[in-house]
Amino acid sequence: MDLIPHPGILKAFGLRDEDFRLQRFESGHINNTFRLRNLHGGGEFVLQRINTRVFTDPWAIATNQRMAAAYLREHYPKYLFLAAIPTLDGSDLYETKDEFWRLVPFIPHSLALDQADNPKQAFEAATQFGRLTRLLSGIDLYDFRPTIPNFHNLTLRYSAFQDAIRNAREERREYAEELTESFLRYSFIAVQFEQLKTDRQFRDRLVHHDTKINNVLLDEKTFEGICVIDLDTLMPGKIISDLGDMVRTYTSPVSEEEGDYSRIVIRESYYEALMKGYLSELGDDLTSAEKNQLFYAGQFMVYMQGIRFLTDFLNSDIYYPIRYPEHNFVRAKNQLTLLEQLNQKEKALRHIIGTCL
Ligand code: GN1
Ligand code: MG
Repeated sequence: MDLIPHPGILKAFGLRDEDFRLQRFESGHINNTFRLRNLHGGGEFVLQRINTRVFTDPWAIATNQRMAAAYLREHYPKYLFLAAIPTLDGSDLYETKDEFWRLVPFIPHSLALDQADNPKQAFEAATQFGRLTRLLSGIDLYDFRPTIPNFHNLTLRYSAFQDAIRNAREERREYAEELTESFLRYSFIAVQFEQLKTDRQFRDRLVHHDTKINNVLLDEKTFEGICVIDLDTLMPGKIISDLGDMVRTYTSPVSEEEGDYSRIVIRESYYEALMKGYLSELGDDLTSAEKNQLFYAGQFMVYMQGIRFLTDFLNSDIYYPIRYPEHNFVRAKNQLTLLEQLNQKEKALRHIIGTCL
């Protein structure tokens, strides 16, 4: 779906259409994102249409962000948190024709990378995500709502995977049989999650839940971290989500899209850099139960993403947009390869974690 914002939208936020040129951002599977380029050199913005097929309760996003913003403003007034710019009516979302639009400031002289090109960038990004969770560590989670219920609930993802295997069309099931078997052999990762869920020491925190490097703004010259973006899934969860997704997306030189699986490797220097960055912020705050799961974080996220892609392939591609018929299969196999690499390097990676703690 490729909706162009209609004229009334900017007006709702007190902006004039004639002052801006819209430029589409390509990255991201879920929302539609546009940069508003100011034709007269004034302030610029980012406009997003929220995908309500995925985020069925957009007000949960708005409420969570409002509570986090208020807390941060009170306790850490210097921290840059990209809260939504309200409409002229004072609403964090503009609702029109069953669509929800949100406006945030565009930060000048910033950039978002699609891929980490050196360990320093991984360090900077991880520091930003660690800082967000650390600064919010004292907030009362009671009023926060899940913006996607069970988003990183591996137990449910695993049972959705099993359902998909059962219900898949014959040719898809056969095509993916070997890959499916491989993922089933790693079910201990889901079992471990089951045990963690009941451990009270393994605490809930506000985590970002989508820590890809392009969700951090860096200074365009120094590449220092500025702030995190894409706060739709800021909600209570576990640190293994954020740390694990960084392991998943920063350590390999190629992304989840790569179909030449021989190029997928874990670069230890990036692993170390992201671990250092994350723990430089959050290390002192973590419980021992959390510290014990730092290696598991990578397994957890890579495995969950792998079965999510494979589930979608088996379901005939109802969630992730695809560009060719086996696209979700390739993504899943890519993630399995990454998981294998992670497990092969377990000893070395655990050693790195030990030096970072
Ligand atoms: C989706 O849209 P994007 O790329 O930010 C997905 C993440 C996956 C990611 C995989 C709401 O995020 O969980 O990790 O694709 N977000 C949602 O590329 O499902
Ligand atoms: Mg996202």
